[in-house]
Amino acid sequence: MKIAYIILSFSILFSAACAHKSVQAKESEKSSADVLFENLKALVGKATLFGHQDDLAYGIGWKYVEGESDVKRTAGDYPALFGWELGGIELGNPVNLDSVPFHKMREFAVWVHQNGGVNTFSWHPFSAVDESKSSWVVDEVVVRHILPGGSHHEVFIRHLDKLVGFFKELKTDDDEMVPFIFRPWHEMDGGWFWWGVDLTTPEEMIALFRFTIEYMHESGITNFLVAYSPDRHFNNEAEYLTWYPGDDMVDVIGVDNYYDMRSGEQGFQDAIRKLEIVTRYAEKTGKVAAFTETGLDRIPDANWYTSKLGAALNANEWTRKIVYAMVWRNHDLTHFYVPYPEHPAANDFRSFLNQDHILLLSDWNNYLGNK
Ligand code: BMA
Repeated sequence: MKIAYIILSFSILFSAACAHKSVQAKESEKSSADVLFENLKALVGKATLFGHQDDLAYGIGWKYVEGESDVKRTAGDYPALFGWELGGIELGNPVNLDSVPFHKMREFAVWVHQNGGVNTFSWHPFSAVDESKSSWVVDEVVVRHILPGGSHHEVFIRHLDKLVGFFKELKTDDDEMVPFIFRPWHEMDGGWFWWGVDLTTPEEMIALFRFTIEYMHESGITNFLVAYSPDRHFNNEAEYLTWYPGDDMVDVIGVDNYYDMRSGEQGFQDAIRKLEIVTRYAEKTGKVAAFTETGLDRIPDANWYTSKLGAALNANEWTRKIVYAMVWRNHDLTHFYVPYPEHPAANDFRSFLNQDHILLLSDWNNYLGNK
């Protein structure tokens, strides 16, 4: 393990494509993304950060109320990790595809960083082949046409430039760049996105993933970690790695999984097995593993948080190595993942979060020794 890590570090030194390329740098040269990676690494096997998508932006019955959070309303503290979505930035829209203004998102992400939390960004872009088509329109091949040499590569470059523009402005008033985890092209093993398995070969996905990250680096965005997160369609490490862009490119070994987590005992066992596959791979490569998306929409099972999510994370020594688990957004009463205070799952949610090894924002700050 140590030797593998040294070899890895060696390759990092000679690779311009690594997201946290100065991990082995001297203390004074560390970027805040390096520090973020080290902090996450120090959690492995000890604790798991709880995360929530769009947590500060809106929740059940409120929108853009300063200081609000459904996690805080129900459990008394903010999540330790905050997910944000960039879909729509590529078109130059002022708001994302869920109506979150990008200027608010930037403010939230800065607040998160200044308060010791972790930011992660997903991106569900519109198609560069037909900009009227969202990520979920799967009626034509896109990836092949946006890669270098493809008919719509130049349009895709314009999309990436918009993305880069957002990240360039992700800084504090003192011009400190906010570190973040970027999680592009996720769930590529499913058939529901235009970059999904039915319309894209593994080679094309790998090329797209690598191109995206390299383009960001070349554009001066370097202060971030990269997450790879397929959905649940794999049964072993080799299958998991089908679309993997490479150890030089990825920091967070992730998995999204809603389906297994709502599919009875067999699904639950499958979810555990998949978490084991990601943590084993992360350990082998010196990276960190994460449950990058999960949840139970509307939480009809009032014990889901302890009996499914908590039980899966605590199933064995391998699943305990997951460093964060993030649930999706609280859009409204028809689509939410964190129980509001009067919801039947609220008590169970608090029990899940009250466990010593599940960290909310102040737990995480205490863990890091932050004041
Ligand atoms: C999906 C749903 C959609 C949303 C999209 C991107 O899972 O929540 O309503 O637009 O994510 O955030």
